[in-house]
Amino acid sequence: MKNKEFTLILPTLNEGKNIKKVLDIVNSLYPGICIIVADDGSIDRTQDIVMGYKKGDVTLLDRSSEKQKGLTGSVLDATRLVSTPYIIVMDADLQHPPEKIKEIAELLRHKDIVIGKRKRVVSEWPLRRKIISWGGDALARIRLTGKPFVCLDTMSGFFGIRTSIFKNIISKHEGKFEKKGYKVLFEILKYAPKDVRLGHTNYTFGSRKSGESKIRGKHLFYHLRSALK
Ligand SMILES: Nc1nc2c(ncn2[C@@H]2O[C@H](COP(=O)(O)OP(=O)(O)OP(=O)(O)O)[C@@H](O)[C@H]2O)c(=O)[nH]1
Ligand SMILES: [Mg+2]
Repeated sequence: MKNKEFTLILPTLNEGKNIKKVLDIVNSLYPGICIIVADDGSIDRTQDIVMGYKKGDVTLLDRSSEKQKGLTGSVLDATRLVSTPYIIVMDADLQHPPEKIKEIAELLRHKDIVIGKRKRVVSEWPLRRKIISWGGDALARIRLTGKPFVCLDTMSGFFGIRTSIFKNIISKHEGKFEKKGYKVLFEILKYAPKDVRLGHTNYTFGSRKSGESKIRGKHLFYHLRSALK
């Protein structure tokens, strides 16, 4: 597939220590790819770095004045700006290997959603983080019971999707989305059409390169609320 057919959405909140490196790697691996950095009002240099970035096709979506902040809402808003046939969503802290974008892109030729399945969590997570992840996965599996597809990593933040499918889901179900939440893939799967074709690719979930995790206990609450919708 051609790089021009893809938009990479990078949700960011205070990723000033990582964002330049991510943009450099992605632009050198996939020249011509569109990138949207969906920033929720970072108070570090994230926005300055993106605005001053001269290589490639990079757009800053500044959500500083947005009342309802959140990772899921940021990805949704970025999706509205997309004009390419395919979207890839990736974290901006280098925990998701940009080398895998190519594989996701290839699989999207015959699939509608391609999920990066975490093969191994190499970072040393604190107990709180493990509870959020295990609890979140259990809730998501229960909520998705009965769906005619099987997702092997409901909590993944690394995935690709056909833009038309994503926009269609947004137009029909946006009101039910948990926009403050962390798990946009789970929102998509809840409302995906029955005949959606899922693909998977394994990747090693690395440790955060720099900066701090933004995930908090409140995100488990948002996730619980989302699972009940
Ligand atoms: N726009 C936006 N981006 C966010 C928000 N919270 C986190 N992010 C970004 O979403 C991505 C995932 O957040 P992380 O804090 O790395 O979450 P995580 O990978 O589950 O946690 P760690 O393993 O500890 O890094 C990163 O690129 C963050 O900068 C938010 O509220 N809004
Ligand atoms: Mg992270």
